[in-house]
Amino acid sequence: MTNHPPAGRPAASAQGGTLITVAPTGAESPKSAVPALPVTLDELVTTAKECQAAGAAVIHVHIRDDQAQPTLDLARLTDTVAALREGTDLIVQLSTGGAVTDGFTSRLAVLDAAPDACSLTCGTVNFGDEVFSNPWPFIRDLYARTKELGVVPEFELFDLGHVATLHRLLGEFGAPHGGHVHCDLVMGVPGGMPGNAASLVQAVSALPPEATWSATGIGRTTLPVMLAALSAGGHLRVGMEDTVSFARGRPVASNAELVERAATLAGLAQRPPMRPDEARTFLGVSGRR
Ligand code: KMH
Ligand code: ZN
Repeated sequence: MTNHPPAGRPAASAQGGTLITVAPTGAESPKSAVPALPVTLDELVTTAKECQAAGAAVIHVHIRDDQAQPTLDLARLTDTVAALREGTDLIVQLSTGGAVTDGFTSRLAVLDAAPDACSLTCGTVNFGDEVFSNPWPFIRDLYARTKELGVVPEFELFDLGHVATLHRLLGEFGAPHGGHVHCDLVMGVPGGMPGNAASLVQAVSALPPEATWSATGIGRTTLPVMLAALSAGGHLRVGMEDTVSFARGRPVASNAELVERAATLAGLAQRPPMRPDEARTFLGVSGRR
């Protein structure tokens, strides 16, 4: 593995650092409405480098086509994985959620791009006026494929029912590739669990005891969820997939400023950001293939 700047970032503290994931693009925001959104491969790699320097260890990736529309094109995904590996040390986590319009076959095929990790949502959820569909047979097949291909899943939980499905998945099929269960609470989606401290505590208390977790709050729930996650010993996901406002009336200028804010808060909590190599050990992500 190459060591990209900042090679000098100190190791996270002994009591456990904070894993910071950046989700820079998503599938929902149009480039026309959010000009700072990274949509080309060059923009994505530049963003990824900036975010690594600011404290991120994982990048959650959705890609766009030449018209800046979301796509799951396999050749593009494969090129994206290669470019992010070439340009950064970040753990590359491809989205298998895609856009609400993507079918199950193409969402399963994402794993053929050979990422380090992938998202794996543990249930269907209303998603604004749309439905993000994740029926049990798809969850099961996707989980089986992660094991076959040696991809480390991150379990995305939008609602308490998804936690129940996570228990079922682990009970029927055992631990994931890498042996470690890491979840991401996605909070504040219109149709999912609310983005507040009470919901976070409830969801965390229902997780398998061996699990670690991150949390992200969509839109205006970003800050309450981040602060609640840090106080409860969790990890953080931030990025323009989840919020395009830095503060009321102030659009996000770059993903890096969201990572910087998260890293500052993590430092204040005495749990500074994990480096990518520490995050690989923590998540059970083995050497690059
Ligand atoms: N774009 C959402 C419909 C994931 O990346 O795995 C689904 C999503 C979850 O973003
Ligand atoms: Zn996503």
